[in-house]
Amino acid sequence: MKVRSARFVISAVRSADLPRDGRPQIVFAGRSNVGKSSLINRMLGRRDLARTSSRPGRTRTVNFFLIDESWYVVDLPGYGYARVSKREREAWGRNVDMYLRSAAGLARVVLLVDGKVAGAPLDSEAYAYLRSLEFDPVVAVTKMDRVKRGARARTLAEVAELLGMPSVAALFPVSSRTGEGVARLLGMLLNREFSTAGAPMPRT
Ligand SMILES: Nc1nc2c(ncn2[C@@H]2O[C@H](COP(=O)(O)OP(=O)(O)OP(=O)(O)O)[C@@H](O)[C@H]2O)c(=O)[nH]1
Ligand SMILES: [Mg+2]
Repeated sequence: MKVRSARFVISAVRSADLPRDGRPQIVFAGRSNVGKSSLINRMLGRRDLARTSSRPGRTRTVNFFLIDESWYVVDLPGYGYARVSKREREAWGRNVDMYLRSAAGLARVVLLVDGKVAGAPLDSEAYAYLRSLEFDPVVAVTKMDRVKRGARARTLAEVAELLGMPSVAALFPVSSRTGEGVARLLGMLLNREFSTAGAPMPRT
């Protein structure tokens, strides 16, 4: 599957900003610095469509990108960045919650978990929160290029256990640096997304 066009549409901060055209949305959620923006760029084959940064906490708003004029990629601000004020953390929660509640039935959520550290307690909270909103998140384990070959199986087992998932088979190990797993993840997302949302398959 090759993406022909991808363009930034809007940074949403209030519900009036959200697209209301019914197009399916694929949402990337996860801790600050986990690699959301990098994975989006790699999936879409665009070097810097979504802003990436080594400074955590860079993405603050809910950012929409329209792909092939037929579906959206949504880049959520990361959670768990300690060095932001309480007020900012609350604003984060409001933005994300505002968006997710509007997106029920339209969005497929990908939860990213950092493979380099095999996840963190906040990831299991995020997973439970998403499930409480009736999403069934796809879990991608990022930065696999930083995990030694001999530690891969253990890392994936730890992530599955942390989230309370029955099996590692449901995890998608990926690396935005090497491209590992990225095409497989995108293929699965598009198949599931477009078949469940009943929207037409993009002709690519
Ligand atoms: N080694 C390696 N580093 C990565 C990978 N993906 C992202 N990074 C690095 O991790 C850092 C954060 O990446 P971003 O894509 O900006 O992370 P984010 O989740 O969008 O961060 P926020 O917007 O702050 O929530 C950057 O320094 C990236 O270069 C990967 O697959 N492998
Ligand atoms: Mg980002």
